[in-house]
Parts: sequence; C-alpha cells; structure tokens
Amino acid sequence: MARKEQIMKRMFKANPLVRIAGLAIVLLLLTGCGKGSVEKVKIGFVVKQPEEPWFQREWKFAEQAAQKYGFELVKLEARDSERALAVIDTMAIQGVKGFVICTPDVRLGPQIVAKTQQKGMKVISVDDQFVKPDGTFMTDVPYLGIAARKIGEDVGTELFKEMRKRGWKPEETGACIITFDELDTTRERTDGAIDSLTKAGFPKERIFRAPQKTSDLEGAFNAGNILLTQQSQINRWLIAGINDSAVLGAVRAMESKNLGADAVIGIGINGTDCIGELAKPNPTGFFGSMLLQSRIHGFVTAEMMYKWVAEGVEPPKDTRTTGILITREDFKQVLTDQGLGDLVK
Ligand code: FCA
Repeated sequence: MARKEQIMKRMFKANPLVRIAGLAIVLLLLTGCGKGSVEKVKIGFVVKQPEEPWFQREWKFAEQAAQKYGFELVKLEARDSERALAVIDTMAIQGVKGFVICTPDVRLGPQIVAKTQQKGMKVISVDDQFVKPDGTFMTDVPYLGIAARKIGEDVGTELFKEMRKRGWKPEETGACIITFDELDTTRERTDGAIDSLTKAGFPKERIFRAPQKTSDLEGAFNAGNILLTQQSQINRWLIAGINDSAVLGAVRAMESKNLGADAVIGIGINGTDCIGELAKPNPTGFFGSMLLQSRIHGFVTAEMMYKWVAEGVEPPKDTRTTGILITREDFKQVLTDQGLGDLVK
C-alpha cells in the first residue's frame, strides 16, 4: 500500500500530464460521489381510494417515515386494475426501488408481483391481502392488515351493549349489516359482527345482510335503502358495516326514512372517516367507530420497505393491527392520544 503511494507520488511529480489527468479523475470522482449522496432512495405508496381519509392518513404517516429516514415518497392512486399495473411502470421509470400498495383488486396480486419482480422492485401489501387465482392468500408477499374478525366482533359486542343500555328489545330491533364479501378483510369484519351479535343473544332472523355494489358511501346508501324497503316494519336498527363509509351510507338511508339518533345505533370501522359526523352538534344514528391504527399502516409499512431496500432487512410476512372504540364523547381525546390530533382541531 505504502509502496503504491510512493510510486503514485513520483509519477505525479515527474509528469505534468499525469498530474492533470489525475486531477481530472479526482474531480470526476468527487462530482460522481456528490451526485450519489444527494439522490434519495425512492419508495412508492399506492392506494385504491385516495378520497377516503383513511388512505390520506396512510400517506401522511408514510411521509413522516420518509422524513425520518431521508427517503423520497412517491404517492400514487390506483382506482382500478389497469391503473395499478400502469403505476408500477411509472414508478420503475422514476427509479422507485420498492412500494407499498393497497390494491383496487386483490386478485391482481400475481400480476403485481410478476411485474414488480420484472422491474427489480420490492412490494408490500397493506390493508387488502393479495390472493392467488385459487382464492388462497399470497402469504409470501409481506402484508400488514387489521385483525378483521376481532375488530368486527368488537363492533357487534358494542352494538349489543348500547342496545341494552337503551332498553331496546332484540325482538323489536333489526341489525343492518352492510357487507362487501368480495374482499376477505371486509367479509371478516361483518362476519365477526354477526357472530358476536348472535352469541350475545340477538335473534339470527333479525340480522340482515345488505351487500354493497361499490365499497363507498353511495354503495352503502343504496344497499341500506333496499333493505329498509324490504323491512319497513322495523323501526329500530343496529348498523354494522365494512368501514365508516358503509355505516355512514346506511345511517343516511335510515334518515331518509325518518329514523334518527333515537332509533339507530351505527358503529363504523376506520375512525378516520367519520370525524365530521361525530363532531356534529346534534347526535345522529352514527354512534361510534372502531379507530384503526393508520400510523402503523402508513409509517411502519413505509419504514419496512425502506429498511428492506436500503438495508436488506426483510419485513415480517404478516402483521395485524387492532382497533379501539371511539364515540361522540371521547373521540377528540382518543384521536389526540393516537397522534391524529390535527383531525379534530
Ligand atoms: C380496507 C378498507 C379501508 C380500510 C382498510 C384498513 O382497505 O377498504 O376503508 O378499512 O381496509
């Protein structure tokens, strides 16, 4: 090593041309290195429904991970399958090394994975787990989602509790369950709610499934309306659904039949998409929601992807999060405690 340096020194001294060439190399190296150090790692975050506050929260928390680790977050929306595949190309062109996705269609999983591998990228699925053509999960793709059945069961338990508290008789009450069975995480939620309601003693024949055609507020409003037309003799209702928008849609449908806060108990899931509703000066049929941990879904998935790309740390294959009930009485406090205080300011 020392000998090599000596030779180099002698060469530099001896020949001015070598000296200039050497300087040029040093300069090139310096500018090259400089470029490398300012170019940040790029991580993508793709969501299926950017209009849902839930997904806006995931993005927001993913941004916090980007700030903490110094990577660049590329946020993209993909409302349908075509777009989901197209954004993978977009990300590859932009130099994204890996991405987190809540896909618009879980059956697109195999194609997403194939394309991702072809582009030399990595993928983590969030919220909605990829499925294979035979309907089983793609358990080899890292996934972070909610403990859907448990959270659904808690919805059922809380609905029953509130019904009892109000002194309503189960045989005079109906349960409206806004379902979306195409997706496992949503089916588990409503199945869980139905399970715990029946276990608590709510009559099975008074539990009505109202399937959504689209998993948004409008889809739930329509599903709720159809059910109310069929069961117009029932004038006290419990409502469960796949998320806040589902329950909000059904609450609006009930209101259109003059069933308000004294006749309806609805409990949603997400907790992020019902803040305006809970903050209304007068109570509505929307009683509360199971607040999910959007920080973990956004921050931790982005962090996992960064560490995978930058440090080679493989994420766990399956991570589940829990939820807690928020109501009109405590939502401001709970949201603040959960780092979501800006939502209630
Ligand atoms: C699904 C739902 C979202 C949210 C998420 C955790 O993707 O569509 O509203 O509940 O799971």
